[in-house]
Amino acid sequence: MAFYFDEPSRTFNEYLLIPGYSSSECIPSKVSLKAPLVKFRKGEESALSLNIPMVSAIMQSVSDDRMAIALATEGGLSFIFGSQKIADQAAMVARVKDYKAGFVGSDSNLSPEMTLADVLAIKAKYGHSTMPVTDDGSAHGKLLGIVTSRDYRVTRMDGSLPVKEFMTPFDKMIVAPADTTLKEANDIIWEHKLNSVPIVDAGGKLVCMVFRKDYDSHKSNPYEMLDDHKRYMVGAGINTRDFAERVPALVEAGADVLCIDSSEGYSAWQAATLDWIHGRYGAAVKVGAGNVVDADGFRFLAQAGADFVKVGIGGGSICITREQKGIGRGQATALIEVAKARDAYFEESGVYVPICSDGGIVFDHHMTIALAMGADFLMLGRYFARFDESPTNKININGNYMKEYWGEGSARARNWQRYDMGDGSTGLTFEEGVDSYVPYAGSLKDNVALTLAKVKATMCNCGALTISELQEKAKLTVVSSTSIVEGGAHDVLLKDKTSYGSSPIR
Ligand code: MZP
Repeated sequence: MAFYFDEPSRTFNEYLLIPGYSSSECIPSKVSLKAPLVKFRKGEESALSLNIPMVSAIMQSVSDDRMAIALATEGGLSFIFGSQKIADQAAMVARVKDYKAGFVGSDSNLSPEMTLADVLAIKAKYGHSTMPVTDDGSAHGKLLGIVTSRDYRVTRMDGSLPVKEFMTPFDKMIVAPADTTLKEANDIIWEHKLNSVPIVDAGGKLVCMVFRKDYDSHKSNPYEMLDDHKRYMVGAGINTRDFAERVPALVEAGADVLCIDSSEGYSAWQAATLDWIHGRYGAAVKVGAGNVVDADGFRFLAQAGADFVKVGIGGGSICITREQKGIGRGQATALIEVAKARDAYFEESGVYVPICSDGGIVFDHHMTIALAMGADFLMLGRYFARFDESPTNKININGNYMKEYWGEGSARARNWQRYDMGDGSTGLTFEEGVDSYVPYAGSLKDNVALTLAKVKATMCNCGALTISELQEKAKLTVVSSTSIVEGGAHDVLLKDKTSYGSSPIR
């Protein structure tokens, strides 16, 4: 006879936190959101930690190199989507690793023959007032001079005057060599009272620019996720089919951590993939596995050597797996059971395997509830898809800006490897995801700051300054359907429905 769980399968929306005692020490500015990313032994620290407990979903519509740089800047990590050619995915990883915060490619450049009128037109169009002059007018041509607003007076000079007549020539410029560090470049800027310093290679070609304002904004990102060489950290998704080719390419490109991306992780294919990676790289390559929704699935992947385990089937906002196949589990119930299994495994083996709650986060407060229930960190798709930095189109629909967001199991993504059943087929037999729009929400930086302000405030209400303290102290209650209604604005007529964030379509 089939096994029946005693408890129904519940979602985050069915739970609330009950406040605990907050001491005068318990203030948001003292909260640390640091979270372990990979497994560690009792008494040791995780070899990789997140500065904020957020990772972006392994999806075409969410995690490319631009998203990865924006999220690493704030302290989280992206897993670059794997449903693309190996070389393309590796190139995205390499672009993140090559990105040097504070060093920017010059996008407003002049050739010596261009005119003052051209300078003014570029300034009006892009708002840039510093323009390097190169022999061919490109961003990496031989540097001949620079034009800033101090080099010309519009009222006294003719628009047809060539740039070479009024630029500051190369021999009067301060430049820095290609191996200059950001700190050294900044010292040069201060010492010579400059607004920028061009970085040039040994042949005198322009490499990039360092601007005073970019250095300052770089300094205001205290949570940046940096590796030992001060490069941004990035993860990448892999599958259980082409790992023997994909993993070496991603490792070569510099990926800091990998994750097997599958809608169903309790499988022989995942164990075989983990085995292959560990056989080839030992513990040097960190790899998470999933997804699972119960203790058996967790234990299987922990014993197979997963560095972290991802929890969630069918809870994603674009997911129709439960409707299509009748399989999955309410995200909250899945998380609670897996968190218990993780703690039991830690108790027995002395190895702590972090768990990632993947999918189904709708409101910001769901994040705090998921962390309180035992998630070490959270994977978010819809949340990040709404921002400027996601790879998809921003479209105006009936006067509202929307971003596109589609599932990996949709006909659009055709990520059949994620849904592979191991029978040798190489296509998507039926859809498990949809193609959709999500309301455009602006920049990642602003939204993450607001979300984390809410998370920290709630943690303080629970008397917790760290995520593990939250997990120890949290008191959670299941809510009735009528108390969910009571939790939003009710029995009043809202003056402005758009300004109030109770709709799940946010
Ligand atoms: P959400 O944050 O949008 O609710 O969920 C994102 C998660 O949904 C992803 O991390 C992934 O686990 C899952 N996903 C991605 N594509 C599909 C699909 O097409 C899906 N069904 O379920």
